Amino acid sequence: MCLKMEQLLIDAERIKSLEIQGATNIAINAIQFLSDFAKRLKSDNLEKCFENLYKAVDILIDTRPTEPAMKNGLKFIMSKLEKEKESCYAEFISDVIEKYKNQYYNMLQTAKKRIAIIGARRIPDVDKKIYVMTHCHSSLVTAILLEAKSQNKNFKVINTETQPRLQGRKTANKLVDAGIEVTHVVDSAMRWAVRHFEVNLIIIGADSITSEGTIINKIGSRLLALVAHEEHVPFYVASPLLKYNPETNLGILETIEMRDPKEVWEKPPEGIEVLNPAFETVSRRYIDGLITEAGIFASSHVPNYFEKWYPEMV
Ligand code: RUB
Repeated sequence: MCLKMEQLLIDAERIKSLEIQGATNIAINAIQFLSDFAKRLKSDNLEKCFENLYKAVDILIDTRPTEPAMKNGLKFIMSKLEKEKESCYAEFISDVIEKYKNQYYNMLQTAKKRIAIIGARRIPDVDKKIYVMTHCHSSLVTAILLEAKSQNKNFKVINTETQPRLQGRKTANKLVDAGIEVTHVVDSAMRWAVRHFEVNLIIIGADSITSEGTIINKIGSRLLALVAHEEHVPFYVASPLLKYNPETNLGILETIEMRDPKEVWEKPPEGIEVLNPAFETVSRRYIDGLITEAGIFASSHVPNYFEKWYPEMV
């Protein structure tokens, strides 16, 4: 295997192993890895260059199968590049990729800023302490909470540890560093915590959104949504529209990533099957609102908003 590809495989492994985690971080890093890879292709001719780029895109997409923000980004860059192919010389391909990588990166960052501001407004500004609960680690949810903190809102966060990889600790660390009070519980205490603290609001992130408005997020998300339903706690999902998977509109089902069972149990006794689903679906009927860059609305409206906000990506 050529050296250029070897580095890409190392980069891809950083996503697969969860060293880089969370849909937005995955998308940002994957487009950067593609751009870095393109820079290493400078000696290839145009056809060879495109062949290698498509190979790299497939490798990156395969790292985490439930990540439309990454897939949409890589496809956006490649479709823009295809349009410029006729007038493009091989040595300038990396410049074109860099340009569209930056464009997609800016879309993600702009969306995040807007979501932080819109989402923070859902945390009431009252004297009595508000309890907000979240699950796993979502940079969008963290951005909302940091924004609310910067507005001096009086709230505390309850967060789950998120087995088997404990991404909840990342959330807890980030929030506590910003001076936000945090209580950390095991996943199976989620119902207990909602009742015990009389949680006012639950906000989780998303990895994928389907055309029916189903969201897919870390395993345990549906459980939390059901608890919210039972306890009458408003349940919100914070996500840029860029996590919409347009293929679901064509009838294709979103894939749920199954991860290595060793993450759950390194050496189980013989005869025990260990399963490790990374994500699960949350049906739109349990979601009070999707917090997006275009505002807060029912998750089933996503295809329309996506088309309106990102016509080039349809
Ligand atoms: C992370 C996870 C996050 C979403 C949203 O799962 O489920 O809630 O990816 O993240 P994993 P963000 O750790 O398996 O990647 O809001 O940062 O896009």
